[in-house]
Amino acid sequence: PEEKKLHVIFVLGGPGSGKGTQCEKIVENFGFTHLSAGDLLRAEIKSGSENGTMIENMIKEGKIVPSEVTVKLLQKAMQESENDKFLIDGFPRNEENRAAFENVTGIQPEFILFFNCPEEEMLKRLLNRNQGRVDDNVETITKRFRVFSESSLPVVNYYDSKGKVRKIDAVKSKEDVFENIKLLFAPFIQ
Ligand code: UP5
Ligand code: MG
Repeated sequence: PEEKKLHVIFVLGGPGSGKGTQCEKIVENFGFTHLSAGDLLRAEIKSGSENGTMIENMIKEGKIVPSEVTVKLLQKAMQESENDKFLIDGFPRNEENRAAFENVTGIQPEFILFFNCPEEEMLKRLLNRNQGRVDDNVETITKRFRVFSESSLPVVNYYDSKGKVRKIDAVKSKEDVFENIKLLFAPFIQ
């Protein structure tokens, strides 16, 4: 059968910038499927996979899991879905992730939705989240911030140089942030 063209939007931004929160709203309004790379990795730990212990240790240290593992999970989720529109949240986190996704799937993202948020605000949100995440403690959050600046921002800059980044002010209320996002999704109104 003919392969359908997949539409992929990468949703990037620092830890606690509101990626997951806004993806849920985009799903409700524009019919995308939300794939959080972090959620897929946490599900992999829970499933008792052979990689589970390695993934858990990386997440506790705020480190980036090897692309091989993450790309495989994302690709499987896309193949199992009936949808052709995906929000990939929290990925790619470094240059290796970006190159591996492109090489393995052949997919170029439509655009990058980027949440701009100061660390002070992200720290406050993460410490208030209370969902029992092993990485929501000051020590790990500090490491996550460093990895974000050193490894993930360069990926955002790479896409920015190609004119693909749509930057959102993430400090406003959840509702106001979504009002701005909506404008970018006009081409996807069903
Ligand atoms: N909140 C949200 N929006 C708000 C607003 N506008 N005003 C006030 N409060 C707001 O939001 C965080 C909290 O803030 C919530 O309580 C929310 O209500 C509130 P959320 O939407 O959850 O933010 P999000 O950006 O999704 O934060 P998250 O912690 O999920 O981001 P990370 O990027 O750190 O986490 P992720 O799950 O993507 O990755 C975790 C780890 O997995 C990584 O550190 C890494 O070790 C590993 N990983 C990989 O190795 N590779 C990958 O590809 C992906 C992950
Ligand atoms: Mg998230």
